Formats: sequence, C-alpha cells, structure tokens
Amino acid sequence: MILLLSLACTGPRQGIAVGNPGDGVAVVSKTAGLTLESGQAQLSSLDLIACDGSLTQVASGIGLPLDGSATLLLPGGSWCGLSMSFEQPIELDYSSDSATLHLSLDVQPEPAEGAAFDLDGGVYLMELGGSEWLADQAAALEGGDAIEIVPGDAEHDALASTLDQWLRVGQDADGDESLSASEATVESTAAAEDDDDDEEEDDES
Ligand SMILES: [Ca+2]
Repeated sequence: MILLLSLACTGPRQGIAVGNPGDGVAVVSKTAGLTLESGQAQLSSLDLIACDGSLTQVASGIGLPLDGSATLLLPGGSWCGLSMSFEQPIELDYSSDSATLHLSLDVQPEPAEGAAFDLDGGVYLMELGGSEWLADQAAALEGGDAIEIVPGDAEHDALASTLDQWLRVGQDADGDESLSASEATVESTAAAEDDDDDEEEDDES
C-alpha cells in the first residue's frame, strides 16, 4: 500500500508580505522661486497600512531627510496606505535669489490611504505639502528678507496644518520629483481633493 502525501500548501499564505521591497523617498513639495537647501525630519514612526488596517513599521527613531536624498526600504506586499509621525518639528531651509526662509513646523501628517496596491519593487515618492503650500511665503520673500517661522508664530499653524493634510505616496512616472493626482497611489483626504493636473500643464521655466 502506497501512501500519497500531499506536500502542497493549502490556500494562500495569510498575513505574509510577498513581492520585492521598494524604495521610499521623502520630499516636501517644490515651490517656484524657492530652493530647498536642507530639509530634515525626526521620525517617530513610518508605517505601511495593510488593508485590514494593521500597521507594519518601516522605520522609527531615525532622521529622515525631506529633500529626496535618502531611501527607506519598503516591504513588498499588498498595502492600502502609509502613515508617518514625527518626534519634533521638521526643519526646512530655503533660499531665493535674494532672501532666506527657515521653517520649523510641528507637523503630524494624516495617513495616505486608498485602494489596495501591490508593492513589488520600484521607487515610491512620499510627498508632503501640495503645489501651493509655500506660495504666500515665496511672495513675501520678494522683498529680500530673511524670514523665520517657528511654532508659536502667527503663520506657523496654517503652514503646519497644510502639511498635516496633504500627503501623497506613489511612483513619479514623469520624473519631475512631484506627484500629480494621477501618479498618486494613496493619498490623504485633502490631497485627494486637490486636482492639480491642470495646473501642471501650465508649467514653464
Ligand atoms: Ca511627477
């Protein structure tokens, strides 16, 4: 008598990430007329959100450059979102032709969420801000000042709130270091309402 033993797995592996890891790159949205000289956040936690709402921590307690200069390894698999939180205000230094702008902003972004997507290699931009988030400050700098905005200042809360509400994660298909609405894989609520594709068609340099 011969016993046939089935070695095949039965059913899908549940809760196990599949797919190759990808690279996550954090940036703040670019503003016309301003050059980002340095940008730095101190991560409390960066997590991928599974479609059942559970979190898989990607990184914690580390410095995260916000100028696209560093990559975080994002585990492959099927995900529905990404969240990040910071331990202290993010620090951004800008220059224009004739002025400087230092921002210290107490930011806690809303998660970027959406339909399930398969992460299997590739580079994912994690973009904070939106195309217009620094437009007022850029206009104010045309006078040639050195401006500093820190927690407690009148302008702080509006800027921090804008960053809190606008986070997109996706692949930058056209390589302009920014995510259009159509490039966003998952996004926060305000970013989802921000249809910026028409504006980008007006780009000129
Ligand atoms: Ca793009």
